[in-house]
This record gives sequence, C-alpha cells and structure tokens, in this order.
Amino acid sequence: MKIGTCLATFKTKFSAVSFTGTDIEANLRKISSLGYQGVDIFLHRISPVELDTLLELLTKEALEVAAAAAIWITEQGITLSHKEPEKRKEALMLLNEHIEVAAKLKAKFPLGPIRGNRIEDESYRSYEQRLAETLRRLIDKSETLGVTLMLEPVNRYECNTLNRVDQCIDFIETYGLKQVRLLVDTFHMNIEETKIDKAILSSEEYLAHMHVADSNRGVPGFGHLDYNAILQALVSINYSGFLTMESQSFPSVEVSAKAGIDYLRSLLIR
Ligand code: LER
Ligand code: MN
Repeated sequence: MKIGTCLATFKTKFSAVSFTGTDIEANLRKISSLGYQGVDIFLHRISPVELDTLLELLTKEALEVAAAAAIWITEQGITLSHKEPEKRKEALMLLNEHIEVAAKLKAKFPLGPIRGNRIEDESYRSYEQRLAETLRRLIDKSETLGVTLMLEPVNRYECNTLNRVDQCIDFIETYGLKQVRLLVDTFHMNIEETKIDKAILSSEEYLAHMHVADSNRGVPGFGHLDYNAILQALVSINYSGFLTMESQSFPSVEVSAKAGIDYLRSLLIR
C-alpha cells in the first residue's frame, strides 16, 4: 500500500484537505519531503498550461496522483443528479472536461457529493434512475480515456443517499454500472457502517481507492479508530492502492502530516 495526502490547487471550502493555496510547488516539495508517495488533487478549472506545469512539478517530486477531484464544480451546486436537465447537461460537460484532465494526470476520478442529493419526498428509485442515466454518459467518456470512476459512500450529514458500501454496490449492480468502482473513506464509514473492517471486506470486488482519517477527521492515530483492524482487512483483500489522508490538520499542517504518515508506516511495517 502507498501513502498519500490531499492537495488543493485553489482555496477550497472543504476542510479535510491539508495542503491548499496557490503555492503548489512549495506544497508538493513539502509533501514529498515528508515521504508521501502521492496525492489526491482537488482541482480548480485548470488550463492546459497550468496542467503541464503541474505535471512537471509532480514528476520532479516523484509524486503520483491517486485521484483528481472536481470539487470546484460541486462548490457551485452543479451535480450529476440535479433535477433540472440543463444543470445535469452542464455537469456532464464540465465533468467530461475534468475527466480529460484526470486522464493526463493518470488519476482516478471520485464521485462523492458531486452526485447530488435526493430531492425531499422523492423516491430513491427516481433519484437513482436520474443519477444512473448521467453516470452512463460519463462512463462512455471515462472508458475511452481509461479513467476509473469511483463512487464514494459519504455520511448522511453530507449526502442523503448512498451512505454505505452495500448501498453503493447495490446501486452499481442494479443499474448495470459495473465499470464504476468504489472509493471508501474511514471517516464516513465510522459514522455509517456497523463494522468498518467488515465493510472493507465486502468492498473487495469494487475497491479502487481509500481515504483515511480518524474518528475526529484528524489524521490516522489522532482518534479512536482501530487502524490495525482496518489495515488487516485491506491486507486480507490484497489491496495495494493508496491510503490517502483526507483529514483536517490539527494542531498544524506540518505536525499532523508528519504524525499521520509516521503512524501508518509504523503499522504497515509490522
Ligand atoms: C467528502 O466528505 C469527502 O470525503 C470527499 O472525499 C469528497 O469527495
Ligand atoms: Mn473522502
């Protein structure tokens, strides 16, 4: 397993990204110097020139991009299941553009809150049908470019649908979206799953990426989650992908970024 952290290329409202701000070069140098092997990047609407520069910096720091999130789209209320067809069309257009960026970064593409909420009093079925219809169009593009789409179970306080691993797998299989994989996040699982390690085992067939944080969304080791059990479950399903720290930085970015990687490493070498 490889260890990553989160970097945003703009000032995002999302608090669980440790490295933010416009000095991308300094942030990547810092991340690499701490021993991280890669990043999840939370991108703004990046230009081809900016993308080339980013690719150069990533190569220079020998950092992989595990996932490239289009959070700037979500922050504008544009979602894949918006009730207005025009808004869904806009989401598709923007996401197709973003999938091209993810392809150049050799990154996977997370579908967290960007999938949108079920409208109050609307049946799950009508929400899922709308989401599945948009996803099928996104799959066409992503398959052409070899980009892995990943559904992320997110806790009920952030998304009112698809909160658990089993619900996401049911959705994928019911609507024949088997190209879609899973990104599971320990912070959300701590709120929604009965047993985190059991949920990880049940995700085996679809698991493509992991977000790791502790119960208080600090870095692993700062809360009460059983990381021995979590890592044991991942080892038992031969997971060899990234463990990306998507966590809030306290007491500081430097202290938590170092503590988190040292903690995970200490468990992984056992
Ligand atoms: C949101 O809480 C989250 O976990 C992110 O990974 C969203 O994409
Ligand atoms: Mn996450």
